[in-house]
Amino acid sequence: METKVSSLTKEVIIGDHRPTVLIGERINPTGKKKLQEALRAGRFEVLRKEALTQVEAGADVLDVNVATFGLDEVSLLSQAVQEINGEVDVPLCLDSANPEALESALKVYKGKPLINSVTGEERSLARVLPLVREYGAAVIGLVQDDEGIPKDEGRRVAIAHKIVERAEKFGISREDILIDCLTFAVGAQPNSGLVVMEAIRKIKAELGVNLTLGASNISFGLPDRQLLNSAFVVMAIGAGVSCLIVDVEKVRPAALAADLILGRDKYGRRYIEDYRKRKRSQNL
Ligand code: THG
Repeated sequence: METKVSSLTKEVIIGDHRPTVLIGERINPTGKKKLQEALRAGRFEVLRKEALTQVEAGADVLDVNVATFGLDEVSLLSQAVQEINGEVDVPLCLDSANPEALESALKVYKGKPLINSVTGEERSLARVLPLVREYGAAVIGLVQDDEGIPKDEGRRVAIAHKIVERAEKFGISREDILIDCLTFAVGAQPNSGLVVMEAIRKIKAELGVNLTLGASNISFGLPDRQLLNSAFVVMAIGAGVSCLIVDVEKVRPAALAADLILGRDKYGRRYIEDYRKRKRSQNL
């Protein structure tokens, strides 16, 4: 099972026996005053710099979310995509809950992007899946439906089935779907991590699709978030995800360690290369 995404010049392949693909999460104004202010002022250099920093830190793909209260996301997302394309050459993950914004970005995107996201909600399936098909994109399916995010793994697995079935009916191939099991903060929901790991294992076994996960949610409200996020990333890779939405600079070493242990990094080439790079930049 291989999910391919691309920019004009680069292809990234997500798959079980390959190195885990890391999607940089930092182009997202949630909780970032500076980025919000820059977007309000139409200053895109902050965005471009964030893109470059993440790619230099080893991001394979960049998530682009510009949803900011009071701003027109439809024009902003396509503008942001063009600005980022001018700065870095990695494929992009278009992150918006607004289908019009997704479509405006799809119109200007060159290559095969990842759409983030469709959910199991009827409105979302009906509006987003045709876009995936029309623009030949890949898509992240969130295991959430009209009743919200289920607390148990059984209903999450059922929603994953629903999304895959519906997508295939639309003529979208299973390779082009990544399922995201969604994580609550473990500080608020003690079972959160466990439920996600169980759901990942079941969805992988039953559907064979590739899986992704946003890892930073697990640690909201807790100290030493980097430690928790890294532990979560290692466990998620062990359970079967092949792609993660993360703060790449902070958790890449843990992901590379997991890949090496699981036979996804022959002779530890990537692990050793990353160690040398960090050593040179005095982080070790
Ligand atoms: N799944 C999918 N997409 C997603 C998520 C997911 N997109 C959004 C989100 N979750 C992933 N992105 C982020 C981005 C930032 C943070 C967490 C997840 C974050 N920000 C800090 C905060 O709010 O405290 C601020 C960061 C800073 O200032 O440095 O933690 O799960 N498919």
